[in-house]
Amino acid sequence: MKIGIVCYPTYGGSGVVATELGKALAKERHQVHFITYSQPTRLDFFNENLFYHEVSLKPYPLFDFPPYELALASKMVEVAQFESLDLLHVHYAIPHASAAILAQEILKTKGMDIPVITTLHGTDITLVGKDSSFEPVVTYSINKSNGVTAVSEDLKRDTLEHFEVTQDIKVIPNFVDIDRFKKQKKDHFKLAICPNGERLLVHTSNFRKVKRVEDVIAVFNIVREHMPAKLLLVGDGPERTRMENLARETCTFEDVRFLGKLEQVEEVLSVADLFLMTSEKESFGLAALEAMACEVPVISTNAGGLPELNVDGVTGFLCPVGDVKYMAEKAIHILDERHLKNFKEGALNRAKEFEISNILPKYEDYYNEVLEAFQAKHVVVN
Ligand code: GMT
Repeated sequence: MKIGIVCYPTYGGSGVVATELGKALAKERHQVHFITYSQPTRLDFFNENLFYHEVSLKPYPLFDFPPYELALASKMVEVAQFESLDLLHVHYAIPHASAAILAQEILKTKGMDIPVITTLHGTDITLVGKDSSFEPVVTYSINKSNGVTAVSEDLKRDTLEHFEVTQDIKVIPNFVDIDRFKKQKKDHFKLAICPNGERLLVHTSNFRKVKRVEDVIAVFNIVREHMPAKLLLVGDGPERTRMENLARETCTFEDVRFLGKLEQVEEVLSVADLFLMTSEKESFGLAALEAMACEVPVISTNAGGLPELNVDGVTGFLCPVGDVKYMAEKAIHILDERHLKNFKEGALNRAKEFEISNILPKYEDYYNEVLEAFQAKHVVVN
């Protein structure tokens, strides 16, 4: 199959899922064409079936807001025609789904008709998409897509509740590459960070408000009162400076480190004892899954799709949003020598259920299903 994948090329979860999916499809001999404004961060190896097409946006004095969506739609038309794509798979509804629908319409005028599949990732529905400034376009482009997937049952429910969706939504969860995300022997690193055998707590995110990183710091401060511990925060984003200031004001300085964006986050996860995900909303929680694959138990909120990943009392604990005392109590329970090993095993076993080889066939089957329905419809119409 020849598949055009549109995504954000950055460190965000939707871009990671799209890129890893494309890489896995290419290994299965599908031809994958990424269409985006810069090289996706995780598109880091050569494969003869992988292609990258850059959307270039010419500056013009009139454009206070350069029309990326139009440049993207034009690029999709060009790539679809030139490469004879079988389908377009766009990740994150805004603005990728509406751009794809526009591209599809333009292609029809050129005698080419291909289906569009939209994958909903989270904030495109739960935060940004619901806003009245986007809602009509999001609803329209979901309904016009030939196939729609969501990364959790919760996100599907949320979409059906807040948008007038007439389309079926197929749930296909996030996945992890267990060959990459596995516990590596990094004793020297652990010793450098925790020289006195301290417990190591880790948080990774894009430091947006929705992640409630202040709760990570609050939980750590309570844990720290009960046992020697260190906290590593990985990633970058709008809240980072505020969080660094908060950590300086409330924590012992040498116990907390902000590492910024890291390519090899699995190296940090390999030495972690506990992962904290304190989000107010989280459609799936890919970062938590990657931690679990590295045998790291998870304290998370019970928001969104997190209960579909984190099994309470087995892989970690689910906690009410903002209840930092409860999160800390459960963190201390996990970090107890008598419990930690079981939770680590629980985390790894659960992560294996989301191994990419289990999830990739779900996408391939769905592509075939959508293509067959699309072709059947066209036979009837013609
Ligand atoms: O907010 C983020 O974490 C980034 C965001 C994205 O779309 O780039 O992630 C969302 O998609 C991920 C991949 O499907 C999910 O694992 C995350 O849970 C989801 N984030 C939120 O819902 C806040």
